[in-house]
Amino acid sequence: MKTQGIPRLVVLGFICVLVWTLSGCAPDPPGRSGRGARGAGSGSDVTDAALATYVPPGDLDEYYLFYSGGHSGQIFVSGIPSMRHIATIPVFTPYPGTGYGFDDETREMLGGYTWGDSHHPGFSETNGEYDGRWLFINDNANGRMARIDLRDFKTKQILKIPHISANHGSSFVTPNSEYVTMSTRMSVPFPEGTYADVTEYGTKYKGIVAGIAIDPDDGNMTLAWEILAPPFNYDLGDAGKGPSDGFMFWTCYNSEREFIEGGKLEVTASQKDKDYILAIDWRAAEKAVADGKAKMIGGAPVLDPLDAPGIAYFMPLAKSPHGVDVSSDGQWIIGSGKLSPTTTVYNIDKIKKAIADEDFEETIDGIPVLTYTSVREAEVPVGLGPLHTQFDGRGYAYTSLFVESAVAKWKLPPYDDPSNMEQYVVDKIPVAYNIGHLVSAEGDSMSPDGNYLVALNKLSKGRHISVGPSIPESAQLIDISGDKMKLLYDAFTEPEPHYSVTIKADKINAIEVYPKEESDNPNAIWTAEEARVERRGNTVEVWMLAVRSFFAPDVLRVNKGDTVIVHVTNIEQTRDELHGFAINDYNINVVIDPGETKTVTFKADKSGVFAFYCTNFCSALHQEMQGYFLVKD
Ligand code: RUQ
Ligand code: CUA
Repeated sequence: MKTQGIPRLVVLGFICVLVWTLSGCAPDPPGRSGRGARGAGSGSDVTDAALATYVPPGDLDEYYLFYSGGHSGQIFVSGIPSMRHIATIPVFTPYPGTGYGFDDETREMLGGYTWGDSHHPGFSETNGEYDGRWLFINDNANGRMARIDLRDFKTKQILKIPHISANHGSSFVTPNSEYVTMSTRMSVPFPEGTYADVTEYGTKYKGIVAGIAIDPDDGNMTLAWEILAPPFNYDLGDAGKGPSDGFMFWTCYNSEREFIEGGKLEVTASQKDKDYILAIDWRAAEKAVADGKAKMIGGAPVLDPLDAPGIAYFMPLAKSPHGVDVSSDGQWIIGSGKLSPTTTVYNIDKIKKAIADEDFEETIDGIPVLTYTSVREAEVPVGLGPLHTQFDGRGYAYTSLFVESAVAKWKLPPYDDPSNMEQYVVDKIPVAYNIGHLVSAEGDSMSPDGNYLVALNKLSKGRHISVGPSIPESAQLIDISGDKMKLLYDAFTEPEPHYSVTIKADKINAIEVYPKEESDNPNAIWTAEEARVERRGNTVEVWMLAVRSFFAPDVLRVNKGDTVIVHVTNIEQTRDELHGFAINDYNINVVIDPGETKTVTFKADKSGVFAFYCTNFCSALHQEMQGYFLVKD
């Protein structure tokens, strides 16, 4: 924790009083049972927990926590250890709070969609470490990938690619940000737009996995390759690193490759004993594209493993798998099957050897299946319903157990006594309730910090004051610095985080204003003299300036039916001096940060007189920051 101002002793003294109050020496405040305040069921010492999470006024958190927002389409930002919500970054859904989706640029980026389903955020990396430049996030609903610039916490690009149906196994970034990945969760007929009945599922439907290349200078994303895969459901993934660098891994279920109408996929997809992990050698895929082995289909370079051997392999895994995670050192690939009480550890050396030896069980649609017993290192009896695994950088892994509502801590290989694997599961902590993902501090990097773990619970029954049937999502902060895990804090968010990622606060260097010198917007104006209105036929174009506490011009006169283009520049160069530009009854609400220029184009389709005003509080005279939009019939 960085202390700013308040002397540490005063703070500790205050916490002691607070803790003493909460721990029962004083009566509980009215209306509270006191049960929650004591951290019922946590098994943690409440004093320690309070000291570990209390960030006094003026102090700053140690880490950023970026939660995916699920079907809200957004990203939520909190701090660790306070778990306080700090910001919302709109990605796939308009957000009037920052004017996102109202100006021309962001509206165009949204591409006509008003929502997305954001699941797995992933940081850009340099040499396997988070570099604090960009954050990527997938849209599970509409085959898209977004890039957020961590310099200003804004979504800068949304890329839609063809053929991917339900992009769930995403966004996993390779160690030097060569690629961020996408994959098909719900196979559909290939190519996109083809009609074929579900009775032809096994033959006409296809899965796709894709590599999106990231420009190392500006982060711009372009589709590099797609690989055809059998119609399984490609679920979660992870990128290799260190010895496994060059591989991408995805779990897949429904290797039965059928969709039986009325047959309930939950039943039909669990018939076989084993499903698979798909391993892609992305350097081989790159080479196959360079060698001309890809076919351009619907604008995508598509590789078929039948024509490009050596790009894809399957590894058998306990049935209906969900998570696959590569250990921090890149040696172990950990796959977890929801219906098996064990997690399977694969050894990358054995995988490479099986590939070199062509040690295959069979081949599916041109993709060899590596012999299970040749690539497996161990099966670890972690507990019921294992989903996802994180690491502490000290040789331990942490696996979420959905059915047990717990986190298991277990030792990574090597094992001196494989006849008794139970001994390597060294600790377990209950969580409330039904955990999905979990994330440790810098947990996907090559050097996790090993201090904090956040359990992302799927359900949050009753550990908060009631807000009706649509209850918040819950997360719990756990201390993993010692031998035993300790529960520290319950936190709540809006629907619906799936995964989240954490990064040291000092790795992010966000700007506070857009420097005037850097403005390259041709429509920016910096003086009231440049403010003007120009008419060309039925188009009225306005260059407007916003500054405390007026707009120039502040009266806009147009005719009904005109196309109106307004460029607004906020010329402030002071932190937190944002201005808004909203026109009443025209559904327009643009928010302009200091030094920013935004453009909004619309049709003046209603006649009358409409006030426009600044929506973002900017000064004592904020209320006076207004003007009129006059539309003559
Ligand atoms: S999934 S609860 Cu969308 Cu990441 Cu595993
Ligand atoms: Cu400008 Cu309020």
